[in-house]
Amino acid sequence: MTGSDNKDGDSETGVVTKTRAKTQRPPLYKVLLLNDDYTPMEFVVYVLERFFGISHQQAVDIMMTVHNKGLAVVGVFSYEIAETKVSQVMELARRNQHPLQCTMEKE
Ligand code: TYC
Repeated sequence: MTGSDNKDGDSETGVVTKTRAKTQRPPLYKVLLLNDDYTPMEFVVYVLERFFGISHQQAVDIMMTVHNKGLAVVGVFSYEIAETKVSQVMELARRNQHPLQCTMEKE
């Protein structure tokens, strides 16, 4: 009998493991738009078109979802992009004296 014989059955079994470097993805953030009773619908549609680069129809759809459900995710971005979008929306709403609220949340 040689060393490669396996009569006792314990030399050729085992779990094969592979190690793989984990790729680190940056965390993503949802930008949320919240409903209120005062901000005009056209203003919300304008904000969505201007800052989120979406079509008029998509902007109307998202605005109506917020109006009917209370909030909606407008998009998902890296931290810095999400923060910029929130600031842009909040600043334009403030300048126009609308109570529109926009926030971000880690995905
Ligand atoms: N509810 C508002 C109205 O009836 C419209 C609105 C939609 C306001 C979306 C905010 O994020 C919002 N004028």
